[in-house]
Amino acid sequence: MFGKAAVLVIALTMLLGVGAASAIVVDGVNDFAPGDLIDPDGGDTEHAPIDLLDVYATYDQNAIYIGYGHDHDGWTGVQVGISFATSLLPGGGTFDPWGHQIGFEGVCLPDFIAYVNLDSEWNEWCVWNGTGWDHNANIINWVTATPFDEIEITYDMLGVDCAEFSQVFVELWVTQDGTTKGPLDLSYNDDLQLSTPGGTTWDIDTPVMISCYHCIELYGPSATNATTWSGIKRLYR
Ligand SMILES: [Ca+2]
Ligand SMILES: [Ca+2]
Repeated sequence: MFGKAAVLVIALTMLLGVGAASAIVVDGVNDFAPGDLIDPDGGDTEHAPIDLLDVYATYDQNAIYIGYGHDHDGWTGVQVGISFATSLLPGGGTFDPWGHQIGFEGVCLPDFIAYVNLDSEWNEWCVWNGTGWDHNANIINWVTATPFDEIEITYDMLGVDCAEFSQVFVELWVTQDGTTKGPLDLSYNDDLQLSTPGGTTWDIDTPVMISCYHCIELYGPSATNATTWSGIKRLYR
């Protein structure tokens, strides 16, 4: 079911980066290594408060960590979403759990979406249940109060058993409160975002459909100890 994604992974092998596993302190201070940068996304929107800047990803024995520059600068209603699809789970969500004009299609659909409302720092870990989203409020370790935001997603939250090879497909976006709002900025899918330096489409009535993602490959210690954490890889676009 991940045929298309597999093709993408193969195509990206030349850009493969292998880094040392490193724990991140989720405190709003950027302690990612320079090599953890997966997307220098800054400067591609009309307005800074809706602009994702440098995006980082890394991992340790317990969790995936994502960090990104973003300062909503007092704008109200700004929300950030991060979708996760694992190769270990079939299916996934096709629509946005917070009712935005954001949809998902193709062979790789998100099993989980993290959302935060920056007005209140209310976050939800949304879990696809086969027909809709289950909403789990404020269980995510996610710091958004500084210009550098950090989030920890444990393997338990993702249902990932690192004794088994798996891939985690990730996309990030900035949107605003409301059912006519789409992805104002995207990380992987820059070609789909609704704000560019030349202008912004603030309201739409048809979802922007997402089907491509950053990929993080996980090889945890196997039963045979044939693999090590240094074998965990990050794949870039
Ligand atoms: Ca950006
Ligand atoms: Ca972008």
